[in-house]
Amino acid sequence: MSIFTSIETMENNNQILRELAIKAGAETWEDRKKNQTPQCKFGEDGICCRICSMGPCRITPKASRGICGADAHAIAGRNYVRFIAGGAAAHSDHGREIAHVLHVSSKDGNYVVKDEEKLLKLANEWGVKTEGRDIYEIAHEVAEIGLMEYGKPFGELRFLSRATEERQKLWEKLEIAPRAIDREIATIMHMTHMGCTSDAEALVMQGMRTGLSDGWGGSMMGTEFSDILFGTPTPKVTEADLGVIDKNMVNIIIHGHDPAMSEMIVAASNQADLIDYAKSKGAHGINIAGLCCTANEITMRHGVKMAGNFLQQEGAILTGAVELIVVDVQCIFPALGPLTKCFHTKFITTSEKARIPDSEFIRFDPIRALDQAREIVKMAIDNFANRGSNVCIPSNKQKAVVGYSCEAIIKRLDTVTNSHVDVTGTYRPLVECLESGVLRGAVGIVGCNNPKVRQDLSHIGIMKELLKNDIIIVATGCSAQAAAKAGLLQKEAKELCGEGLRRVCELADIPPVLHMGSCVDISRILLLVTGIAKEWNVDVAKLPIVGCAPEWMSEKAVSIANYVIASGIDTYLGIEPQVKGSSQMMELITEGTRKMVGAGFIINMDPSKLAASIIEGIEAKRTALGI
Ligand code: SF4
Ligand code: MSK
Repeated sequence: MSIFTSIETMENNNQILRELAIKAGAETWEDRKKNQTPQCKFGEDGICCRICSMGPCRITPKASRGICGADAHAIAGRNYVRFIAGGAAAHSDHGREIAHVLHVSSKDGNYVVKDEEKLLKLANEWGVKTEGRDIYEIAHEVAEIGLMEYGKPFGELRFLSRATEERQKLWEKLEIAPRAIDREIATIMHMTHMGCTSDAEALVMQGMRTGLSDGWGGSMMGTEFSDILFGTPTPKVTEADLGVIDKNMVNIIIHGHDPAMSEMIVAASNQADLIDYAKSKGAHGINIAGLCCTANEITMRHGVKMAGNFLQQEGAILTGAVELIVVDVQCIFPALGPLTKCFHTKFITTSEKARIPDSEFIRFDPIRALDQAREIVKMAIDNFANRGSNVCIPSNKQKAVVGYSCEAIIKRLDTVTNSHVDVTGTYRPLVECLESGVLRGAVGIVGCNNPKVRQDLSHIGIMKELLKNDIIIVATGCSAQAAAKAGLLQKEAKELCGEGLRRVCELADIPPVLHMGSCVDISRILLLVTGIAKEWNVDVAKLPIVGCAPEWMSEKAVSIANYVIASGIDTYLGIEPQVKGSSQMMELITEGTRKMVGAGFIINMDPSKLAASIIEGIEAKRTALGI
């Protein structure tokens, strides 16, 4: 029997869950997708405008302009950058929330500083005095400076200085070096207000600037501050897919993105009195499993199991074995409200930014978070007795190694270097593998699921093709979970690789797909690529390294894609951005940005064609480098 999970097995499991849904009288995203088909063509092409109440206006063969005179390019451009504003706001606000938690951290509090070294490094980078000071005094000052990055009236973002000199100069020259994060988001909202910008190119430029404020601002702070508070990830073995839900345990699902509350849920679930309480109710113990990026955050620091990615959130509830689902922010289906009502599952929301009907709201309070978490875990335990007889858990689960932060990658590389010069603590071994052609290239595969394509098929199909061609993969978000479920995050996946990549995996003792965390952790990928560019002394845009979002769906993904291309990394998309109704916008996002920042989008809904074009793109970069 294969150690990998086939797409057929995944689809069989989905089918089992669909049947359970029908039995339970519940609807799922498949039903709602059918009801939404065909989807609005004007919306898909990005040429419906409802920015003012003279509208809505749509561009048709007989109406080439809206009432105010905005053409297809202006309308599609404005809609597109509003996506970026939404995405950058969500990611960056996540970073802000973590900064607030860092700001109340204390020696005896719920939140302590776990990675002092990282804090001190950041403090030095930001010019915060460290000598002779209490670690929490430093933490609070760093948090405050971070919070100022959102609204400071003058200057540009501090983390830009981490980028290569070439990128920094280019951003300055193009006037897209981001200023305060909130300012860039507000600028998009102002530019796209009725009667402001209707020039598509100017909109795309501001889109990149705002994206950069996310990647090199809010997201990077989210990652840094989370590492300081919860620990910088190190490799851990875990399991993934719905089979991690355990019928003998009290099952609690954590879902969303912000790790602050779920860190406490995990802590509470490990407390002896609560475990004993669960046993007193007839369970074998407490089982925490994650969905979406909360899963990624918690698994890479605690090895907590991953129940699944975005389109599996309803599946988890349909097993009938989930006592409680607790969510924070982003990517949470409102459908969970009515769905949990079909089962005994309790549904807890914790953020004022994600209030959902049919849920119970417990407002996250960083000062009382552990008590709140204990209360939530106890609710789950008390609910165990209410579980129905309709329990059906698909058996598939896969072993996965997770937790490859940049620090962990460098540490692995240190073990394999046989260079004659001392290269410890650098990306030199990786550069040598890329330069010599042992590895042909590297791809960051990220992003969501989208019902427009078969769930996980694009992620997994593209990954397998790249591995065969000696291309190493780093993955985050729901893409990383798709890889985990398929078995691609286990070291045995080297069997699927070409000769060169297989050798690298054996020497470094790593899987060929490295789990780098959640969506905000794409900032880790930015730093990884920057580190390689600096070590190699080659501009990022020339490296045989690209990004890919095969099944993206969210506004955050568009913000990410924009900071990735503005950072010089070509990005391959498996879902079309909604700008097709404007030839100018299509040209701008594929070729226009390439002329400005050296990278753009390559779009193809067919995963095998997308994989082929990634390989072609990487080989073209190698040829241009003369390697
Ligand atoms: Fe129509 Fe112009 Fe108003 Fe948009 S801004 S709804 S195109 S009138
Ligand atoms: S959770 S943004 S569906 S990757 Fe980050 Fe997954 Fe996309 Fe949400």
